[in-house]
Amino acid sequence: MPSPEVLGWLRQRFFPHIWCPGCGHGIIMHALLRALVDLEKKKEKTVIASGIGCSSRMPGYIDACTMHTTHGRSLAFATGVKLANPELTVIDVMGDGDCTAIGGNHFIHACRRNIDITAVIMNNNIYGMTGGQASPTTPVGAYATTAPYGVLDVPFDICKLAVGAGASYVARATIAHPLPVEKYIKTAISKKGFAVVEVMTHCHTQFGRKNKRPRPIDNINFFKDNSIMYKAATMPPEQLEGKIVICEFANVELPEYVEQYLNLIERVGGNS
Ligand SMILES: Cc1ncc(C[n+]2csc(CCOP(=O)(O)OP(=O)(O)O)c2C)c(N)n1
Ligand code: SF4
Ligand SMILES: [Mg+2]
Repeated sequence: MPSPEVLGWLRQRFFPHIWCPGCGHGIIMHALLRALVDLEKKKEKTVIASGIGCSSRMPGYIDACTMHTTHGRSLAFATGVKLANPELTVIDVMGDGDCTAIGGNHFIHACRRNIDITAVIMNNNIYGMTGGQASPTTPVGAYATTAPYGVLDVPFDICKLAVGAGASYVARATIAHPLPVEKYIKTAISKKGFAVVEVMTHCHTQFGRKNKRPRPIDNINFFKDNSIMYKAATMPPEQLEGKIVICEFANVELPEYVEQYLNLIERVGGNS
């Protein structure tokens, strides 16, 4: 049962939620809310944006300043909010399809800009909401509505993509490891710069049924059996093949975009 503080961040009038019973997205919402409570954030100063997808329904249930925007474009909305009012804590929750397919360009450019936004990516390896089409993170050989004989395309590693594109904080955990999820989200929100937390989750309804993990527990067990938390740094790449590495991949100090932008206005403002 969530704590009274966490319950205070929920719009309980919108329950029951639309998620299938046992969907992993709820575990991520709980971790995010625990992080907000622990950081003593104020609802009126906390903005949570999303695009479209089962994952993107999350802000509707959270009693903060929330924006349910368009598919793949939530980072553009979040960027505008942060630039207009830098004092706000801005969090953008996205699905794997939302973030890396239609929103892929917005994502890599938000990383390179290093704007002070926290991106929480709920990676269930599939387009859940629209019926189980393959996404850019569906593993090779996995079955999807659009891949009845198995996916051919090599998936993105979201964390590698974010590190390569210049994000200042990048971490990954799974819904079977909720404490690291909460810890990484807390660090990400506290970090000045673009901070990415990828959370491996599951869509047992659209992905699991086609890939021998039809029940929520099958997926939780899969994450437990296939994740590596502490030993990854000392293991050779061939032993990490097919494993989910849980760790912080980047935590660096880089110039932050809003600060650069305000400095620019101060520098050239007198000339306009
Ligand atoms: C411009 C546009 N294109 C396509 C869609 C249809 N659509 C809605 S959600 C979605 C995919 C959602 O997948 P993901 O982001 O992984 O979220 P999940 O449902 O898996 O949590 C798509 C293709 C849309 N709403 N808008
Ligand atoms: S369809 Fe999949 S992602 Fe959507 S609520 Fe159901 S289990 Fe979750
Ligand atoms: Mg998805």
